[in-house]
Amino acid sequence: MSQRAFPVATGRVPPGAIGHNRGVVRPNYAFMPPEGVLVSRLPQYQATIARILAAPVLGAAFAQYVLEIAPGGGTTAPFAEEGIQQFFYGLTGEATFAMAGDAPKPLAAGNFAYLPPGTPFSLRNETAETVRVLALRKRYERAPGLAMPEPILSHQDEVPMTNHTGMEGRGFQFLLPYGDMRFDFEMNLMWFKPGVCFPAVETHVMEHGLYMLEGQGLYLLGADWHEIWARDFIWMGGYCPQQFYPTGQDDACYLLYKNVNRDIAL
Ligand code: UGY
Ligand code: MN
Repeated sequence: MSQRAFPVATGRVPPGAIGHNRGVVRPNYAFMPPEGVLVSRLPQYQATIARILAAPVLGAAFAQYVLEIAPGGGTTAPFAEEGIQQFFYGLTGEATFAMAGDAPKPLAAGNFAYLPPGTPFSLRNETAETVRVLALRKRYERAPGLAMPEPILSHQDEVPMTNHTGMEGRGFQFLLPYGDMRFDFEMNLMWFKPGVCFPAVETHVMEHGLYMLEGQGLYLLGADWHEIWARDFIWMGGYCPQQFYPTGQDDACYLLYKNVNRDIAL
């Protein structure tokens, strides 16, 4: 048996590290608590950790990330990808965001940006604190006769709270223009009073990327319930049975990706 000298370190693994895991990956859904999502680095960003939450290897038709941008970090140069849309949502701290050659603007908690395919952007951290930004990339699905959407940079406080369901205790903020057929996905803030669930278990063709922002609850995926709280992520593939039952005393809110407005490719 050989003995090697390892670097001195004092950290210890927490109790439960061997077998305790809230995470589940199934063929058409995944539940991911943040502690298990390891670090990736991407060539277009420096001093930036990417936690990749959804990717085609999981079954998703889009990619979703939490970017942790260290002071001085971010895009190394204006970045664009042919055919790919980008969406950003500020979680914590204040990034500096510039798109399509515009003057840089703050992207703080609650700010969001939508970039149509091929639009160059830069995302940088010019503060002394780490900045966390939720990011999403999706290949644009063109529809005959429809123009490309325009870029958007806004804040959730500029978006009205609506409720088309008529059910008490529900609130919706559609961050991208609702019903605008140029867009092939929605990013919706879904608000719930404690105890208010959907009127029925949903089973639909659209897929979801769900990032929990506030509150807590129980999430039904397929046939199993999962306890969920802030910073947890869920991917739901098409036709994954789903229901949310908010628990606790506070309002719950998650940011929900949903592919919409396009016919089925046959
Ligand atoms: O609009 C939706 O599909 C939404 N109600 N689904 C969800 O929150 N899981
Ligand atoms: Mn749904």
